[in-house]
Amino acid sequence: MSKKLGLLFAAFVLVVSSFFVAVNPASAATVEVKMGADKGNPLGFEPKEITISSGDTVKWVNNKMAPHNVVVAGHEELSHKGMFFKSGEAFEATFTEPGEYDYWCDPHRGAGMVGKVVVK
Ligand SMILES: [Cu+2]
Repeated sequence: MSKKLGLLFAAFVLVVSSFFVAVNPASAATVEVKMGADKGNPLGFEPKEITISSGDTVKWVNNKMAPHNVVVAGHEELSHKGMFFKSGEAFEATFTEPGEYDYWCDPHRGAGMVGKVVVK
């Protein structure tokens, strides 16, 4: 193979491999959950229960009735124990293991601020 052809081939391989790299992460979704619901109980998560695929990310966005936090039962690494005070503050966690994850907001747990993430 000539040097020129070799370079062309290397460029082709790069283009093809970057295509495959770009396709995979695009299939993972980010699902938003409001902390402080607009509908129903304002001291709640909206939606209260979501179903996602493993590898997807949940993004909790501070909406109203702050402060809030997110404590996922038995999963320190998926929790954000610090309080969110400002509207628009957000926290993301990526769920890689299928299962059911119950979570709550510490100051409002008694008021029913609980939620669930189902990972398929
Ligand atoms: Cu709360």
